[in-house]
Amino acid sequence: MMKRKYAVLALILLLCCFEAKAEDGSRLWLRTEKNAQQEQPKVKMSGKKDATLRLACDEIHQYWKGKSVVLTVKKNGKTRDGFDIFDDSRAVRIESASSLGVLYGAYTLLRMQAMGQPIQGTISETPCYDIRILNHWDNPNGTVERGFAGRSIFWHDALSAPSGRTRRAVDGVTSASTPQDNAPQKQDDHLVTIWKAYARANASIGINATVLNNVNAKPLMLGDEKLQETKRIADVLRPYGIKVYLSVNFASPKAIGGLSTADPLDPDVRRWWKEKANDIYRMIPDFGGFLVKANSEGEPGPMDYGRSHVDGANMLAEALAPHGGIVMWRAFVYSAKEGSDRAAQAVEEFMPYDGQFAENVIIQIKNGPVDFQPREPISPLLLAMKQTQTMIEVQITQEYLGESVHSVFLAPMWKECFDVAKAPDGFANFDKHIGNRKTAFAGVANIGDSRNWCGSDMAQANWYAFGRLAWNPDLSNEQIAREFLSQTFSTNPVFVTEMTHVLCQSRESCVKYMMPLGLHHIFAGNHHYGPEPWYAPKGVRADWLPPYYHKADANGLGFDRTVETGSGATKQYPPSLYNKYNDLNSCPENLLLWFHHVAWNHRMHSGKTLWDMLCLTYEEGVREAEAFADTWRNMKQYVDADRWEALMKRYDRQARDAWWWRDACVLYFQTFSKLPLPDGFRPAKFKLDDLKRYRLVMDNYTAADMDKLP
Ligand code: GCV
Repeated sequence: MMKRKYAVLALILLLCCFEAKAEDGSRLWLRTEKNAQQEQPKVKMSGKKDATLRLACDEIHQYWKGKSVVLTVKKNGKTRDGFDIFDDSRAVRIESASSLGVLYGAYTLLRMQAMGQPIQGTISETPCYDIRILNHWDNPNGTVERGFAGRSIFWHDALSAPSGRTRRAVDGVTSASTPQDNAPQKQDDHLVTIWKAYARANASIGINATVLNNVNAKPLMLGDEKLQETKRIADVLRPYGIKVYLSVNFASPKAIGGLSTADPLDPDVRRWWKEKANDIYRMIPDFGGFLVKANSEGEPGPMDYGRSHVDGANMLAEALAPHGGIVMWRAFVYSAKEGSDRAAQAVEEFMPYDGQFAENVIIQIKNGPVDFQPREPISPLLLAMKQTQTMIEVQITQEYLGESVHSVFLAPMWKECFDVAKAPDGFANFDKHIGNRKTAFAGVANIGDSRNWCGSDMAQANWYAFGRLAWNPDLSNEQIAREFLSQTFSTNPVFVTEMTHVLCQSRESCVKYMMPLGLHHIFAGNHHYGPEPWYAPKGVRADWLPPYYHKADANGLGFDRTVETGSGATKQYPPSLYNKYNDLNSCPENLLLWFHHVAWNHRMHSGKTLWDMLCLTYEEGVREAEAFADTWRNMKQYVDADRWEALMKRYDRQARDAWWWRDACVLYFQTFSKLPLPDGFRPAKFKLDDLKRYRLVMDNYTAADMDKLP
């Protein structure tokens, strides 16, 4: 009897230990256990021992489980954040011209260890982009626009002061304290711990810059209080090689500066910005610069004063130039009133200014011409600007790809853009330096204060992929997926192989069940999660409504952007792409309905009609989403229970949502085509009328709301 009691006690204890070790996703891909004190390897540093080199040393001490390591900063080492790693049989050597290069080398060594890769020959790397930058759409009150992972880790109003929700078992950084109570000092310490963990995660994948606030910027971001906070964050991020930037509101001189105008040609306004820049650099000497959304979606800008993008961008550039700061000026613009084809407006608005922007201005352009849709062609502006440094902005947060519920790996989408940019007659210069200008790559972050940072454990893959691609865009989707999965979940080969396949297929499947064949922007009215291709209330501007984009009618489907009969947007591409896209027969079928209005009975390459192909592609997407859920179900043995369960719930929901999308779109388009559903298309689960009545009202819908969906 006694023995049984002890056995039960032992079991409970064991379970408790197991529980303590349970994973909550907070460690991201950095899950190597720390070395015990006596197991720490010898590490020698040579070169100036700044905070960054000491960090590299700490990382190796704590996590490297091999022979001695020598970290060397030397004049003739690799520049531009690059490094060499080699094993000279006595020690592993990491060398670079900068301590940051050495830190990146240290993280590379640790990644190789986590993946069980030996050091063979010299590993020599230099990042592709100079500036590898996250854009946080975080508001000063702590909310995050298009954020699906909780609240901001940087900003909070009095009511949203850091709570237990933000408490994480943060490994790898020294926790100043745990916020057991609400004492401000403890809360501050806790924030510092989170910022350090954030910086460490970013540095481990090569990210070296961050914009701390939303592009829909509040003027108060340039007030004293927020600048003090920015300084505190910058101080924490600096040793990890991460520079901070701010989004600025163009009307700030008026809104907080007491001026009567924000006209960029007004001398007082110019002086105000210069003084503001001087103030910022006094506080943060390595401040990166400004990100600006001007004259777009209601944000103020130079056009409010009859001035141009050049006038606005160059004025800010002039204020930042003496300090080495830069302006990232966004080209996400479309006319305030309905105008020409929305997909064509950025080129129309920016091309007249090609070559007129100051040296320290980069034009930041979304990967596609509309707005982060599941599939878009490349933005023609990226291929058109010859004399202007451009940069690509992608969206890591899944505003249009299932938020933090659907597991959709975005590397294939971003690589598709890089690949098309290689058009021989395009002028893509986002990865080439024009003169001394810097190259950059931006991603809208999917980070919030949820325990696993991204809302979903699998969404972390997109943060990871962004960093790795900003470092090396030639990495394959498979390699990035394998790296992420083996570090974040398990190195078991069955797990890694099966899930790599799922991840790499997931974006294409999402396109199939949401918007195949070039369909775009057929989301619901009040959110970008579910389908509502019929959404067209009176009084809303047409180019905010799905029918503007799909143009379904009795004849067919799709937006005619051809020169002959449509908007002519195809002409904005270089000839090689124009010829391809403008011709119905040569247009890639995965973009067909983006560029053409196509008859329902048009024969596709497969011999099927457009209608049959559309239905069957939706069907294929659903089957693939179901297969993802089945695969994950079988992964239970390789993953800790908590993360497995949380993701299982999401994979099941994703499959159900795929049905929702399929039924909503196909049944709705059938009211135009009037054609029967093809063989192989399983009977609908939903009725069109029920779906039309259904309104999902949550904006930032989260996993907690999953059960409320159809
Ligand atoms: C920050 C889309 C999003 C907006 C976002 C905007 C932008 O329209 O829905 O939330 O605003 O893009 O990129 O500026």
